[in-house]
Amino acid sequence: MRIDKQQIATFNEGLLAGHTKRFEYISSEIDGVEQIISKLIDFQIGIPSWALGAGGTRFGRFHFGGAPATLEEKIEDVGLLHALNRNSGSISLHIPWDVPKDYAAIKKVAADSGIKFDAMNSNTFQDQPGQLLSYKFGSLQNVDKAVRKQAIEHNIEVIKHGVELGSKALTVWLADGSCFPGQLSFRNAFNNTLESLQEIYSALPEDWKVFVEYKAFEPNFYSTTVGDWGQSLLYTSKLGEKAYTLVDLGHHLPNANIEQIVALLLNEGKLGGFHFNDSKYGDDDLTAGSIKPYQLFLIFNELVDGMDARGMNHAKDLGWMIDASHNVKDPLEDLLQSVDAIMAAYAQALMVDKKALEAARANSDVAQAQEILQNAFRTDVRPLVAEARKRAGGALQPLTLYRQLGVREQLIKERGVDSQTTGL
Ligand code: LRH
Ligand code: MN
Ligand code: MN
Repeated sequence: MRIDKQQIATFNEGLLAGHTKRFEYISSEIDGVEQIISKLIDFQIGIPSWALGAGGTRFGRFHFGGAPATLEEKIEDVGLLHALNRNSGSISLHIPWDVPKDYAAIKKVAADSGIKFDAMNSNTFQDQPGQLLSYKFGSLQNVDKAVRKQAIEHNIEVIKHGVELGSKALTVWLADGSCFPGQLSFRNAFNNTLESLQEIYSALPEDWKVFVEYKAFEPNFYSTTVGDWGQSLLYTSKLGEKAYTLVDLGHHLPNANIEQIVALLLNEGKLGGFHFNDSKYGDDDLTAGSIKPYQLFLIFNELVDGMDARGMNHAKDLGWMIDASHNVKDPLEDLLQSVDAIMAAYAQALMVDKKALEAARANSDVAQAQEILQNAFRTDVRPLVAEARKRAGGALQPLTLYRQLGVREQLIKERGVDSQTTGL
């Protein structure tokens, strides 16, 4: 299935009158519209390969049909998203779920849809068929050196696949930790993990980064060896300048101030990238912006502010990826919604009146500082985001067009109702 430019143009034509009215209105209300639009056009969000099939909870999985059965089909799905919104220009692969068999062929499928390869993800949180040693009691932290070695070699293997595809980063997320007090020595687990990460780090190509992702709990429920941003920062600081902390929004304890974490990591030059999602309780897979859109905006406000302060390029200098997948929505619709929410939060952050905010802070004018942020957050920026999409060749309303074109029905016809995907 392909979505061609003509289908998008015809669709946009029908919505143009209403859109133009709304866009003109917002253009008259805010400053620097053109600059904001060009930043929105540049901004690309990586789609996780494991979110393209219906997501699983640990209790069950409900299929939608037409799931991508091969890596080529996964890339094609991301190509469909990108054709619709022009902000989903990369895919983040997961090994061993997405082992590329023919690099040239995979690269061609990606290039045909304008898709690049974002960070590669390793997996030492599951045992794979035929695997010699088990990760039941951890991988990089394991008390058994042979298990650690196996996990290190897996990560090096993942880097090799990534090099062939043109990726520039490795994300390491570890399930390592313990379920009960006494099960492990915190210090030994930390030191083993650091030593293992150092070996992986030494296999990184010159122009690569390694992202160390933290998670408060699950699947281990007493301790996690990379459990929070402080621990991740310890590892990445000790590893060196190619190592960065990755923030997955759903990996914090409830009510954590993620925007403050982001600000400080950026300030230290140690923020590497993002896994966007949302969370109400202890989950980490809900659609970005579906529960706490104000938090997402506040995070982007810190990102824009901190990146500008360091002279960073918003689009290029951090890894922007989604890590969300749910099991009651069509996964492609879910991803369109996530991208849209991220773009809206970014647009709102770009329109914050920085000078006024600085002045309010300088005067300790608390109410005014809050007003400034809330004014941006309460502005309906959808016409701005839609205009950016239209100018980049995307649809004014991606989700509506997705449905009108019957994309899911078409994928079911092509791949079958029972097609199985690899992943979580
Ligand atoms: C588990 C997880 C983690 C990883 C992904 C592959 O929590 O969601 O966030 O990035 O699996
Ligand atoms: Mn993640
Ligand atoms: Mn997660």
